[in-house]
Order: sequence, then structure tokens, then C-alpha cells
Amino acid sequence: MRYSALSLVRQGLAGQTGWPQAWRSPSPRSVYDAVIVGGGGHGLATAYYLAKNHPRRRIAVLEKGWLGGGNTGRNTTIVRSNYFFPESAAIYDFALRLYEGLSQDLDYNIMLSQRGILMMGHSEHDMELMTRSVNAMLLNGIDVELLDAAQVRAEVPLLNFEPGARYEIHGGFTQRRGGIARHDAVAWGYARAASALGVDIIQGCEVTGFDIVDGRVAGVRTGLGRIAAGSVGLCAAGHSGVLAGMAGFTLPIQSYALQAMVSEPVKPVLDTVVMSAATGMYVSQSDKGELVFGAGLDLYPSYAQRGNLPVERDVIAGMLEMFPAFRRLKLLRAWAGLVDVCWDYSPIIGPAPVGGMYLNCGWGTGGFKAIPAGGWMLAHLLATGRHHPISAPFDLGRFTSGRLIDEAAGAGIAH
Ligand code: FAD
Ligand code: PYC
Repeated sequence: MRYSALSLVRQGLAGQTGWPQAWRSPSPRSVYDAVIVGGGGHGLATAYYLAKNHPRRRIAVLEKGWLGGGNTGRNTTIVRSNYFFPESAAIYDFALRLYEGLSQDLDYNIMLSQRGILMMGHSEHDMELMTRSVNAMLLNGIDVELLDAAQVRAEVPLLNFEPGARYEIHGGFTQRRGGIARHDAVAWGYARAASALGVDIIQGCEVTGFDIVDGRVAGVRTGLGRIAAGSVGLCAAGHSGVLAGMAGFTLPIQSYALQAMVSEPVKPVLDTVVMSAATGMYVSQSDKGELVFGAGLDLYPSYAQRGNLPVERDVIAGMLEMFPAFRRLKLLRAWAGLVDVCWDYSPIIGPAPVGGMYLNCGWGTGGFKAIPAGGWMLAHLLATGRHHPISAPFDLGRFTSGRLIDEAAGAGIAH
């Protein structure tokens, strides 16, 4: 929808009360063709692509809280596709390509900023491993470039290049198509577009159980009553294991808190995303001017959606070693999300052990960048009952066949 400058002024003078609702908020029907559990980015993208690519279905998204109130609204918004294995490169680059056209597709500005990501190498050993990773990524068709120390310095002059710096910089690599996007806008854009295609988006609706008849799902039980559905998609991130438990199976997943922080806003000082596996730190600057930075996983599994001080302290120490100029900034706020981590740090997409039920989970610390692809793949499964070729390697069956996709090292900073 487009607004004239005059209509924006009128809205301002009228107290912003006249905007149309971005998505409908209907009461749930008693029956749908497909129910999607979880109104984060993956659930909403699934609903949108199901309605758009496979029309004529009655679809509902059930969210126990509010849209994007889980990890989608808590993440640090980095998008990139620099993964080690061809299977991962295929899915994450498919997502990045969809992101590149998403504002137009949804008619909603997701504020994609392809400012590049820069991964630091702090030793000769780091650089040897990086050379190997970069070669693998180039073979996967990903736009990465190895950089020496002088090139890194030209890109980010604020980094600490002093002799004797604790984290010496020997070089790094960049993916220039990587960057950040506005997380809320991704959720809201998908919600608005899905609602316009007839999807019922129901907030405040917790799924508390499943009706399963002869090994097939027949519906869901919710705080708002029973809803019948022959197809159910699970997109519940840190609570995937809980939902699997309700359906009578287990997943090779553990849930952890992952935390992040922002500083007070300052003028533009950093025009790319800097990541450092050795310090366990990454940082970018938001459009508001805040430095958005974060950490690795908390050390123990938990369902508590809050971080702890030791991780915060370590990540701030790492950042200040690398960016001494940030020392005098004040910390504005810190928070955590509950992420679902698989044994091989790759997601699970595919049929669940219950007929008619499909999984999109295990994105762990890195699923924001994957939202368009995760949604596309789950929509394909819900519509056809079969894998899209890109999602096939991520089937749950890999944990029994042994064909794991171990991205622990290649997946980035937060593992
Ligand atoms: P969520 O957004 O968590 O949505 C799941 C939804 O399911 C929630 O809204 C929840 O309320 C709902 N739900 C759960 N149980 C039920 C139930 N029983 N009934 C109904 N609804 C239910 N990824 C990146 O790619 N780049 C990053 O820079 C990045 N940074 C991160 C930083 C932090 C601090 C965190 C926490 C995560 C980060 N991630 C990042 C990971 C990314 O946020 C997640 O992988 C991604 O958002 C998962 O999306 P989702 O839709 O699967 O999950
Ligand atoms: O996936 O790029 C990522 C990421 C960075 C921080 C958390 N996840």
C-alpha cells in the first residue's frame, strides 16, 4: 500500500489512529487444511509461500504469544550464505536470493542492507583454515573473498592493529552480499502478505497437544479449543522438542539461551558486520546508530529466556580488545532468545515420525538468514508431502543414516 506525503501528515496530526490493520485477527475456525505452529519468521514465511505457491488451501498460523516475539524479534539480523558444505550453501543462498527480492515481493520494506560481513582471522592457523573454507565456499558458488591484514584494515580502520594487540589481525574473509535486514519487518511483511492471501493468523493461541489417529495427525489442541487439520507444520524453534514430546517423539535437539546486547546510539562508525570466531564476538551498527553485538551460546541447555553475566562479560571484553574506541560507550540493553541446536548444527526440515506432520526446526543460532528458504521448503512439504530437492539433505533421517551436515565450524560465530 502506498501513502502520499499529505496522508502521512494527516496521520501524524490525527494521533496515528487511522492506519489500517496490517493483518486480520480472526477467531480460529474449527477446521483447516494446514495448521502452522509458531508465528516467528519461519512459520509466517511457510504460510505465505503455501498460500502463494500452492493456493486454494485453508491455512492458519497459531502463535502462543505475539508475532515475532520469539527468536525472530530477538536476533541480531545477520544474513549471509557463507557455509562450508554444498547442501548448506544451497539452502542459505536460496534464502539470500529470496531476501534480495523480498521487499518487492511483499511490498514491504524489510530494510535489507547488503553491507557485507567480515570474518576475522587472528593467527596463521586461523588463516589456513579460512583459506580452506573460502575455497570450499567458492566451489559452492558463494561470493566470498579472502583478505590479508592490510585489506581488512582498509575495510575497518577502527579495528585494533596495534602491535601486541591481544587479538592480532592476520586477515579475514568477506561475503559482500551478506549484511543485515530488519527482523520485525520480515515477520510483519510476511504476516501482512499471508493475511492478504487469506491465511488466518491467530495470536495468543498456544498449542497444548495433538490429536493423532492411527499414526496420523488429525488436529491440534489449543488454549482456544480443538482445531482439526490433516497437515501440521512445526516451526517452534526453542520449543520444538516440547512440541515433539506432545506428539510422542523425540528430536536430536537441545535448547539454549543465546544472548545479544546493544550500546547507546552513536554516529555511523561501522559500515559492515564484523565477526570473530576466536573472541566469540560479532558486531554491526544499526540504522539507529546502536552497536548490536553478541555472543556464543550459553554453556548449558535451558528453557530460561534470559542470558547470564559471564557470557556478557566475555563478549564485551572481546569486543573492546578489538575495538578500543568503543570503551566509553554505555550498554543500553541485553536480552536472550531460546534457540534449538541440532547435534550437527544444521536444521531439520522434513516429515516428522507422525503422518501429516512436518518439521522446520533446529536452526539454532543462525535461522534468521534462512527464513525465506525455511518457509519455502516447509510450504512445499505441506503441499506435496515430498521434499524440495534443496531440503532433502536436512531430513530427520540423517541422524539414523549418519549423513550429518556438520556445520559446527563453518556456520559462523555463535556456535
Ligand atoms: P521463532 O521466531 O522463535 O518463532 C517460534 C515461535 O513459536 C515463537 O514465536 C513461539 O512463541 C512459538 N511457539 C512455541 N511454542 C508454541 C506453542 N506450543 N504453540 C504456539 N506457538 C508456539 N540468526 C541469523 O541468521 N542471524 C543472526 O544474526 C542471528 N542472531 C541471533 C541472535 C540471538 C540473540 C538469537 C536468540 C538468535 C539469533 N539468530 C540469528 C537465530 C534466529 O533468530 C533463529 O534461528 C530464527 O529466528 C528462528 O525463527 P523461527 O521462526 O524458527 O523461531
Ligand atoms: O548466523 O550469522 C549468524 C549469527 C550471528 C550471530 C548469531 N547468528
